Amino acid sequence: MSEEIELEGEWVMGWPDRKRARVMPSKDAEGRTIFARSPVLDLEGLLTPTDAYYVIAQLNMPDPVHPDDFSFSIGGMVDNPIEYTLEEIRKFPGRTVRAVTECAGNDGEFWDYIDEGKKNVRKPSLRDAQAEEGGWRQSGDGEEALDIENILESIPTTGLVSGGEWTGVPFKTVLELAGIQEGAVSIALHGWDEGRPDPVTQYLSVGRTDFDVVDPGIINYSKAMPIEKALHEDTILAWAHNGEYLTHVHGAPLRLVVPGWAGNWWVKWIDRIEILDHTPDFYYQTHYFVSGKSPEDPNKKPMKVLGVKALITSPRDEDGPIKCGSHAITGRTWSGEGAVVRVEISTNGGESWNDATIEESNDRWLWRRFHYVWDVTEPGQYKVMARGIDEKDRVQPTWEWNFQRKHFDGIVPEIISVEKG
Ligand SMILES: Nc1nc2c(c(=O)[nH]1)N[C@H]1C(S)=C(S)[C@@H](COP(=O)(O)O)O[C@H]1N2
Ligand SMILES: [Mo]
Repeated sequence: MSEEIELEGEWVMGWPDRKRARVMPSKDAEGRTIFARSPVLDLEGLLTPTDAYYVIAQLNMPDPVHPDDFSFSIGGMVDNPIEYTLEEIRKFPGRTVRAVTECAGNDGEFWDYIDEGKKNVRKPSLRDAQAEEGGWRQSGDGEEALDIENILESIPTTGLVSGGEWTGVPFKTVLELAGIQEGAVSIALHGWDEGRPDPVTQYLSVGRTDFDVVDPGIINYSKAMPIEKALHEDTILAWAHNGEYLTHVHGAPLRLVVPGWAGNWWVKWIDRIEILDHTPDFYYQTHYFVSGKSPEDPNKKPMKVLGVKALITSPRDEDGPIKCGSHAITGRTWSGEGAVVRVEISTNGGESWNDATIEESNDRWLWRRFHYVWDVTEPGQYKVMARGIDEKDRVQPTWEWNFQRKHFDGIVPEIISVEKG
């Protein structure tokens, strides 16, 4: 054995070990995490460890509630309005689902980068976003906070995706017991977190400040889900995450898990559920997380299903040149409509495509690893691309540009420099 121990800074159970990848947190004045990016490039496997899972709270982080003191209500258009404790919920037959959670805003800046019309946009760096601490603010204060340059510089939106295992009960179980009445169309879920939505979040996503943002005042985080998705067997009320009880930042004691739909549907800190005969005008339903051509578009629509993505994790152009020879192009692929069944790789900027292999898996909502061996003999610059195709035959990209720049699923080329071996 060599004298030199490969030690990158962490000890695990008393032994030197490699450095562990963890979230890059933004903290409040008391040092508590309110936002965090996941180190997506530095993780292996499919389940993102809980302390590397991204975190988002749109409003103020709420106070924690002890699981023994927790209950939530189901009311509105139901035959049997009821209140459940966590203990009661846990008596129902459970269900465990492994799924990707992705924020609607993840990778939003890449819309501009891949836009042919915008030649001078610098490529957003996943590595920089990973290295950077902070960059998220809860509420606007002062002139500086509203300076768009300042805003756009300060908040990269990459790293807002993770893969997790969620354990709970099917939402369907409790909805059927409550007895949904005829004429109901949506299920409102309210978190007990509250706050006043920060207009800066909208300015940031739209990329300008010269429009009116609706001010709903102080609200709870609320979403109204169409009944069909709420009744899907994999939509669950979860109390456990990655084999442990849910942590506060991820919505303890009970949150909704909505495989395939963007993170904003996965309501945390569930307080109240109401069955309604209409879709209410919630801020996070009809004003934010909506598609449309501009803030003035009268046909804005709530965004739901995620697109298809194939993220190349290696090689990355930001990691510098590689040598002639044989290289594995690897990454992760996922889709909002279930399993990705095919990933194609191009090493010539999309002129020709070859199939990568995808690791087999029974978890249709979780991302999969893909792998392609690239034999490169000539030095030069190569445009390496990956695109996913899912079990519903959707080919990446599936989403069109929208004014809040959500649900990015474009193909992002890696410009790889190859040097003499
Ligand atoms: N009650 C509540 N639920 C919420 C939010 C919130 O602000 N309040 N944020 C949503 C958004 S925008 C995302 S992307 C996911 C993030 O889940 P995570 O923090 O567990 O990764 O939670 C969603 N659920
Ligand atoms: Mo989100």
